[in-house]
Amino acid sequence: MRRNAIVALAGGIGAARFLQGLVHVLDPRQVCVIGNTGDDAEMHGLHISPDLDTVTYTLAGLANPRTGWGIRRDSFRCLESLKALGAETWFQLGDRDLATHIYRTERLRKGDSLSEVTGKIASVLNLRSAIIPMSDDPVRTRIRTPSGELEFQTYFVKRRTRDRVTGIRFQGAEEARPAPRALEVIAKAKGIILCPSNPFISIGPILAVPGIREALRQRRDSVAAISPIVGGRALKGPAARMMQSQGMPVTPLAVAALYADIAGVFVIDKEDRKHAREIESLNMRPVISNTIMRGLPQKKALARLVARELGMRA
Ligand code: FO1
Repeated sequence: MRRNAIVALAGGIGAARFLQGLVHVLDPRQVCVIGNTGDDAEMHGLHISPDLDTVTYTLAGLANPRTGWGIRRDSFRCLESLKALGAETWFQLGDRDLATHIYRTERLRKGDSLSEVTGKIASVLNLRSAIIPMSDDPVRTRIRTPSGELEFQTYFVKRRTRDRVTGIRFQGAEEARPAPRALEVIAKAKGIILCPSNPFISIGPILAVPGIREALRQRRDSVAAISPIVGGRALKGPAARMMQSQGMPVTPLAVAALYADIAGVFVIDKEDRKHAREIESLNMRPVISNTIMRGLPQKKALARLVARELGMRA
């Protein structure tokens, strides 16, 4: 890892948007991403790592700008043929994207680790930032709902997050080990960022891998979290509804409380400045910014601010 590196804990689309800004304001080689693999899934016999791929494709400039996931201008001919054969095709896998999953699956079957495969995919796509999975061991997010426990992508894509969430568990997390370099990069980083991702299903699984939360706690003063909640709404996805169903107020303060033991800095949107005092009472330093990233200028501005808060020259 480079000296003066920034480590970012990341989910999928929301994190990728922020990271796009970060690699513009820092040398991309200074950026190391630890990605969520809790929403990995098996589809058509292939190992899919949606969040790792979303971050990789975005930083490679390949992501589909309309959806945020998948590859831009991809075709879906393989999926059409699968549909004709009667296979389930609710999870959209493009032809070029499928090459990633075929390659990953084959190497994992041969005994290579997810870290190795992720690194290879990133290097073939000329990424200069490092991307490492939270763990090479399988961890699977399971969503408890009134109609039973659902595999993550069934809840998220097939059922469009419409079920009420009564619980979340990370199957396999207790036995999982952090990926080989994860604890080292956290210990050596100049600063660590918790991206504006869903705290329950994107950052939650990463923190559930034994050792990672403790490693962050040791670096608390150098950890900045960015609120994914702005003005009572989630920047993306079902975070707000998940908070409501757990009886939590939908405020950045409630998210800050989830991170109070591991982050010394908490970035909130201008719209939420009224919560700054309460965030201070959690012994966190509130930083007020525009956190809604519509285009590259806003992504860069937010990234620059957070990097500077962590003592980086950005
Ligand atoms: N998200 C969807 O909403 N619908 C899809 O069909 C879909 C397919 C897909 C394929 C590959 C991939 O890497 C991601 C994909 N995603 C899709 C995104 C993904 O399900 C979620 O955004 C993440 O798991 C949550 O971060």
